[in-house]
Amino acid sequence: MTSLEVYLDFATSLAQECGQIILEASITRYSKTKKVYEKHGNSSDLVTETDKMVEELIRSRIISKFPEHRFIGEETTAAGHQCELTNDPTWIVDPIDGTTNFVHGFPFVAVCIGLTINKEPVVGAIFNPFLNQLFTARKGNGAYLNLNTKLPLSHPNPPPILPSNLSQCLIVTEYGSDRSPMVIGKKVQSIHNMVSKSGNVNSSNKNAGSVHGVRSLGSAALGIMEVVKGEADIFWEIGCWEWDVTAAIIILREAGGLIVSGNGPNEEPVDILGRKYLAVRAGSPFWLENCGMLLKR
Ligand code: 2AM
Ligand code: CA
Ligand code: CA
Ligand code: CA
Repeated sequence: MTSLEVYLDFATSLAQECGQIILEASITRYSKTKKVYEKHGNSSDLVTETDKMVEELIRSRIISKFPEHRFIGEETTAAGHQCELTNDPTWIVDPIDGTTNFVHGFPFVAVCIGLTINKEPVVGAIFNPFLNQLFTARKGNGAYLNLNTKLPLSHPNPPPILPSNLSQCLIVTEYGSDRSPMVIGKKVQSIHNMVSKSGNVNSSNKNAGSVHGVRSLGSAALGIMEVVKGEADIFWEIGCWEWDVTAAIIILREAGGLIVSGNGPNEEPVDILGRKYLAVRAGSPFWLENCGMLLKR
């Protein structure tokens, strides 16, 4: 077995184990494990005992199995702290992506375990125990759903529309937990640009809607997985974190997708710590140029 195979096996079984814990914790809605706390008094930034417990489990497993590796996790990172990414093997973990969904029982909740080497994501496992969907990839070996279905999906029913224009795209984005008027105002303006009749700068038909639709799942990682599957075309988000995207980046790339930083097409390779991500599914990179133009306005 190569070392990447060992790392992916480890990440996959850990994600499955943690998914089971998350599922069980969610069954008793008002149990201690689902006690909800607001982070820094922000009512849209939640954390539960399960977030903390799962992260601690993952961290301790990594420390005992790979003591020389580094670890970055959402719940062990102090607020406002800028994580440092080195060339060392570094596990970047979100114990629960979609905490608000977890609290409400909305079934888009995932544990995300990614590994970077030389600052590049090389292994990723993302598991949604509510929908029983496991996404895995290691560098050079393709991406898989539930271990044996190759990604992107090739035979969904009906088959995916391959857009020839941005106006035919389904876009996924998130509102995030920072609800300050400036941050949310920019986000809403961008969404307005995407959906308004005059929003598509590339459309010759000014009455055409700008894009087919904009979706928000409450889990950035699972939003990117929709792009990986080919069920959405573009994921765009400013404000999410390295633990939301590290596992997703390698899965997306192994499924033929592209991810860049920020709003535009000229920023590859993506800055993992940059908190601005624009991902497109396998297919024509023209989307990048077009959506860059749209989102910048
Ligand atoms: P979380 O559930 O792990 O906190 C919906 O808000 C999505 O964005 C989730 O993936 C959520 O991760 C993530 N997120 C959390 N805080 C955010 C922020 N300040 N800006 C953008 N996304 C954020
Ligand atoms: Ca959070
Ligand atoms: Ca997250
Ligand atoms: Ca989280």
